[in-house]
Amino acid sequence: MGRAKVFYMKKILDSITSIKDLRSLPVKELPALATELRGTIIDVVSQNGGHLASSLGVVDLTIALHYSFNTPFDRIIWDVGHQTYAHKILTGRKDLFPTIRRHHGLSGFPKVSESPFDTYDTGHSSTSMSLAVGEAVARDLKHEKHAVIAVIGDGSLTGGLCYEAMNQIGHVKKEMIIILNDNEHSISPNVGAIAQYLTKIISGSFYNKVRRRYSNFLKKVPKGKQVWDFFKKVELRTKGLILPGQVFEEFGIRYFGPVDGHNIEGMIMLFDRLKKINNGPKIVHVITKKGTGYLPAEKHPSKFHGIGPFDKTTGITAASVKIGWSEVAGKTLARISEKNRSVCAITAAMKDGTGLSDFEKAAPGRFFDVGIAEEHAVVFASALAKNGFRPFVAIYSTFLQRAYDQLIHDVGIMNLPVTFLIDRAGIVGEDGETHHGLFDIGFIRNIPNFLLFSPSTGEELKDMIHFAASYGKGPIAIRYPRGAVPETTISFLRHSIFSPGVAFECGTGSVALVVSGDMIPYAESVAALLEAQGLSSTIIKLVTLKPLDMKCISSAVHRTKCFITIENGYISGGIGEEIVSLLPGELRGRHIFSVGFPDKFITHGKSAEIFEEYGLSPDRTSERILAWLDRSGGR
Ligand SMILES: Cc1ncc(C[n+]2csc(CCOP(=O)(O)OP(=O)(O)O)c2C)c(N)n1
Repeated sequence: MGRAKVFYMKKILDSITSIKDLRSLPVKELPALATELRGTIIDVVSQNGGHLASSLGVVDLTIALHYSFNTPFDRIIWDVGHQTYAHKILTGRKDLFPTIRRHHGLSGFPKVSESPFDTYDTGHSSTSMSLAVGEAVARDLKHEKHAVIAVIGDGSLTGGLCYEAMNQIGHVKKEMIIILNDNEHSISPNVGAIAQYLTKIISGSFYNKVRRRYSNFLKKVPKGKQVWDFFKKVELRTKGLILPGQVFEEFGIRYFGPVDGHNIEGMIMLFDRLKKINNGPKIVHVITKKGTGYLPAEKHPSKFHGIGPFDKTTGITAASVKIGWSEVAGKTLARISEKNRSVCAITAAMKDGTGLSDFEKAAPGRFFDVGIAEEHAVVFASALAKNGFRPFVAIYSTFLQRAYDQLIHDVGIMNLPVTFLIDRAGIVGEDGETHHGLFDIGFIRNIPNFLLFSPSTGEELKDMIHFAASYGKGPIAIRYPRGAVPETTISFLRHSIFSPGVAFECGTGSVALVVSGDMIPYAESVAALLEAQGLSSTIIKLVTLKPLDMKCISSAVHRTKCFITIENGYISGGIGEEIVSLLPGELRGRHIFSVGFPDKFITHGKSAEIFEEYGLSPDRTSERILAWLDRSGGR
């Protein structure tokens, strides 16, 4: 586990080894501490990659929260948790911080197992208010006294779960504070009516106009500055009364703000005051700037939301010459949209990540960013499909988990022609447990009416998207991994028209290696290792995971000595399991085994390190096959 070098002199940060050290600092030193924290975060993220812009934006807020509240007795619940780098450094993990996102290093998200300051394991958005109201109810039932604070971004506030939580928060009226961290961005600029409403509060209000005029006037009169400073202090205490955030007030949550999220002293004053007022749930609307303190991130907050290693001085990332899966999907769909006017594209706040920016340019009227609202994205698509359109919903595998019921109830049952572009399927690497796309095969293969495809080359992905755009008979899911389209030397017969349900075969050996998607190169390596031991293989490439080409599979089971499925997914619920269940009784259990992930949540690190950790390497797989053949007398 390597350590990133830290270049700044960090006088104040060096003196902090526990949260008590932070609280013993004079308030006037806190802005300098914030600068040092930002320096550390920039140093480490420039080497490890990570969620930079969001973390830089909340450094001041993080200091103010830990300074004012008695954490971990008081409980902070971070929504998503991608913004917790300063929180980690201040809560006893400073020395480990350079290991963040590295294999066996600190997680990039809150982890209960890492620290008592991390109240919950998180990674998916919009859960903090539900957790906070649960915490507050539990606290009161147990007659405990701690404060409960949820910190949620304006992007995460577009997730429907928040409104389910607010419905209950306004009902049970428990003591809790919601910090709304408004930087006007989700990953891209935030969209939708909620975002507009928040912007109106900040910029369009009567209050702000009066405030501006008052400030200008005071700048011109003697002693005006002192009066203005005094006004600002009073303002922090009273603005909630003058400018209620009506939507929240209507939900029974008292609104305070907007507050400058980079004024540490102001926030501490406000939090100190709020924690003494026991009058039910409150929301503090804090305004921050994403990327604060690092110019490239301030200028390009979306690019620096989640970023790989970069040059700290220039902000430039290593240029990738390889083409990514998302890019192939987005560009193909954009091309199709120019001729096929029924094609629509839907993203849940991941326009850039899913490659849909090209589609937005090509067909802006048929592009929809619905916010972080995966359930809604799927139901919305079903209505478009019912009305004759061909919606493509591009969602990362892990986030599609949110919309499981909608896949069944709103798409599957009515057999509607919605296509799901399931991005980041399989192991995703450094984002870890909450982000691996390991469940989609298991949950989609069981939904009647769905077809499930798994391309192994960019060309295949294109073929599948073309097929889906003209299919129109029911739902299709296409799963593809994170990263670059792999280079494969193997040549499978390519059908001129993509034909679902047909597997591709290469070789006629006595060992069948059954793979799909990005596992083809893995199978090639296993085949080469077996070849070196005098064993020839057949590689069966499953481009369609549902329906499976059982003719091809059964024939391979018959004629081979060993039949192995290798998956970038869980064994349980995976394709190997499906194959066994579909084989006729006499063939089941015969020389068949599956290679994939065990029944465990899989940690973070580079994908290769994770595969290695779980024994998923071509070396280990070929050893297993040889050992199996030796045991069964098959060699
Ligand atoms: C359910 C779900 N969908 C998508 C994401 C991907 N995602 C991570 S952070 C983020 C934006 C969050 O915006 P906001 O809450 O405003 O936080 P900011 O990064 O702006 O501080 C998104 C879409 C996610 N974590 N969870």
